[in-house]
Amino acid sequence: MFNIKSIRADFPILQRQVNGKPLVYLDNAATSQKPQVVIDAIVDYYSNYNANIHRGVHALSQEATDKYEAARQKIQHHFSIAKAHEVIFTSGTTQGINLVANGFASLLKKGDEVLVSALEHHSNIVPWQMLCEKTGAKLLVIPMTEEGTLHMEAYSEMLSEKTKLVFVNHISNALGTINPIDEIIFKAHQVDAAVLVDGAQACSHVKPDLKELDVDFYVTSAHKMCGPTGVGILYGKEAWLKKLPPYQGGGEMIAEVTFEKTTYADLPHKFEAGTPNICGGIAFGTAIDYLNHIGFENISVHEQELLEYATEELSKILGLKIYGTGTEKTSVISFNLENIHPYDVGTILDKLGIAVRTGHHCAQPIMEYFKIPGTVRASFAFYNTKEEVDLLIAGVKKAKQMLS
Ligand code: 7TS
Repeated sequence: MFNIKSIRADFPILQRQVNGKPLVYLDNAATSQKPQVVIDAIVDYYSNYNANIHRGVHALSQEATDKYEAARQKIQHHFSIAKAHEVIFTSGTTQGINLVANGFASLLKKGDEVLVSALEHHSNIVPWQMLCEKTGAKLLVIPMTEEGTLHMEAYSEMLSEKTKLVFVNHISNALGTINPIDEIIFKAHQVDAAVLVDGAQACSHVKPDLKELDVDFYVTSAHKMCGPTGVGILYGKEAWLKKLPPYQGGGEMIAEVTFEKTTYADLPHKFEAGTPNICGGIAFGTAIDYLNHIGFENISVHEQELLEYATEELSKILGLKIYGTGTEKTSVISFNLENIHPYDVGTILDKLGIAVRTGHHCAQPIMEYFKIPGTVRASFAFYNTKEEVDLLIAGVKKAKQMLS
């Protein structure tokens, strides 16, 4: 049963006011809000069993370790991952990508090619540029179309025996486009290239089956999935994770240390140096339970309804242009009003209690493609309502009237 009223009651922040108006939170692509159960999990950890993990025989350390490892298993099962040690806890998507890019520095050479999509967030561009600078490998860009989708024919033509890596997001944060990652992975594997999928925008909307996808690496952040900031995961196929060197050195990632030679711990600890975000990992597990309790099928049906309704209503506003018009989209709408800067629209919406993101959304190449400074981005979650979409539409009309 999908009961929007009771779902909204799970999120204390949705009860607050902003600028004297009820908060209309439509910036879910930047970060999601947190349900009470996740907030409680954080308070419970610090109130009742705060201790460092994987060390110490005392009861609190054991309890914290058990809960942290239980969260890893929860994440493993959620994403249909074969082995728990293929789940590496990170500080988020950005760190997961950097970990892999850093590891590939010892595997690539001059003449190798790596492919990135034109639809990427900066965090799935810059680490690879740094990698290419280090190794002499060449970075090639899979082009996009006017609809904000990937040019799949061009992609097929770009693949060759030189291609070693392909990195692409599952869903674009700036446009909401859902990329055909199954096809991208299948084709990359035909030339023996590895694929990293950036799932930062996807995992609040869909439940990827990583085994079926046969992806080599998949990264995401808890904070976009109703979990806390500062924690995420990198999934890697065991064979790849064994091949990559450690990312950071320090405590917990070693088997034995002497000044002559240090040996590294087994997976997943090899990639988890230092004290991790223990509480964050545990609360990430709680967030996953919460999302599954709502149900991804329900989430998808509700969000698609909001997307369709908002697209239809926004399209009626004269001079409003929507960027990202592919058929496979999630509940993100990027738009501009003719001759009006997106910041100005965002500022007026904020005065009305409506939170949207404005700017380039850390995806400057997309903005350059459309020759615009940025967009206004409204991104809906399962706890948003049709009434909130109405408030957005009214706010945009008001902004247009005031700024024209
Ligand atoms: N990749 C994509 C597709 C993203 O949308 C984001 C964050 C990241 C990577 C980075 O994630 P982080 O958790 O490591 O920061 N995207 C956004 C956004 O669209 N607005 O604010 C952050």
